Amino acid sequence: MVISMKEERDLKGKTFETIDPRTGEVIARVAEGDKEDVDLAVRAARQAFDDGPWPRMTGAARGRIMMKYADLIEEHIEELAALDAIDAGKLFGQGKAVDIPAVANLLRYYAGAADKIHGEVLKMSRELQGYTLREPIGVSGHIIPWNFPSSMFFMMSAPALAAGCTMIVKPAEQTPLSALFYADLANKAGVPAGVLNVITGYGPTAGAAIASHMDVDKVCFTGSTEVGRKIMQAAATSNLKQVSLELGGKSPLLIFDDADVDKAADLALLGIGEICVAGSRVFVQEGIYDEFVKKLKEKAKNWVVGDPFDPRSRQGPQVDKQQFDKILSYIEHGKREGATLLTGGKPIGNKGYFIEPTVFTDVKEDMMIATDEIFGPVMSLMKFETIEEAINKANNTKYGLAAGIVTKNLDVANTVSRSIRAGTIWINCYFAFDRDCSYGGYKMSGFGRHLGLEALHKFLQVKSIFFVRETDKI
Ligand code: TXE
Repeated sequence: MVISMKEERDLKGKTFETIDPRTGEVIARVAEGDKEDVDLAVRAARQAFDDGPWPRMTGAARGRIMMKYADLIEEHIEELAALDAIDAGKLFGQGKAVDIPAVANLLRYYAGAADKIHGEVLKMSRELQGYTLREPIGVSGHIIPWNFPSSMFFMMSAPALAAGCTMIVKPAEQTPLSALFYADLANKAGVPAGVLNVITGYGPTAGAAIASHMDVDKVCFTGSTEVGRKIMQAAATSNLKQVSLELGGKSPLLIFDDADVDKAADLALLGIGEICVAGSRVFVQEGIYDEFVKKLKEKAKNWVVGDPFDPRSRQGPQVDKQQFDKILSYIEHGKREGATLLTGGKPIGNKGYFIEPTVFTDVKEDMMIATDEIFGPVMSLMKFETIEEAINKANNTKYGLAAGIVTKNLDVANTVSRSIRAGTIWINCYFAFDRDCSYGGYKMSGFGRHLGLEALHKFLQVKSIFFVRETDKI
């Protein structure tokens, strides 16, 4: 069952506004699902899992439906990229050329894996023999953030579909529109009733109801560390459902003396924004520090912030007023703490939630701008002398989502990448992803992995089957 906007309104009639961050104006009113709606959706998902065809059909048959789903998404790339542009401020060109095609290909990747889910035959003794099965975990709940509405929807749902799970998906209240479109396309692709249920609504009501539901077998969450903690608590005090969390970050980018300064400045700018893996702490070795600062300032001045539909824009608006205010208050805090504003620091225009790319120098490691996840276009620039110092500074954070290293020295790249406690390390690149390569957090950035076969295994559990041979003649 897919809960459509209309059906939800028929149930209760409550709605909430979704806002265009380019203007602050209302785009549409969307059904506000709450605990009762979650109960209904979970009931539908439970029935689809316990009695429906999805977990029982062959992996190949599930894969075929997922392939069709991917084709339908590709037929609607422009509409989907436009929905994420007006609802989340995502760059339309990027959505059309990269994000939405990647979502279709992610579905295809997991569609291809759906018929390759195997257990093992175990060699025990002549009398006792056994094998394992990998079975779908059951009903999974997916609580999605607003920063990548489409990518996150499928990073969490595509492996669950391939595994044979049924699911409840709650998009962020800031960005519900593309999720509703995806629900409709799932129906059209032939995903059976009850398998993919989308509930639009708020975190403390609909989201919390999913996390504490007694009939949800797993909850997958991407969002703030603070809410991640609540999800674990809710899982612990309800049915001990499995949990996977992808939380905040304060990722370091380390730029060594031998780096190409021009390229390094491009990478540094690429890595900031409403991105969980944002390289918001940039450490530059002292030999090239001054040159790097000059180059970065120049590039930041040419970095176009503007309407996501304008092909010249490199950065759109922040998602909503709350995030906009949060970022500006961090910038004020940075100034009060004594960091120097190299560039940016102000909102742009008097409409919508646009902020200049902002770079601070003279940052001390214990300043709030260097410790907290700001989740906006704000970078803290710091200096280091030795490799050891770079590693220590990089690891001086409660988070561990990602890190970047810019150097031509293979030895430095190897040593540093093995010494940093983070789930993803980029060498001479940043913000690079591949559907075959998993990513996720160390430390307080969470646990469990998105992408790759790791993510598929998150939605499977192993059953061991033993049998005793009745006769021992042969
Ligand atoms: O996140 P929330 P917010 C970080 C980033 C950002 C900060 C706050 O630093 O500035 O979090 O953003 C649902 N039970 N990240 O407030 O609240 C909510 O409806 C169950 C990093 O938007 O964590 C939404 O669907 N669910 C991050 C999702 O959780 C609840 C991406 C995320 O919202 C809930 C987003 C509750 N009690 C923010 N409360 C990343 N890792 O990429 C909220 N939700």
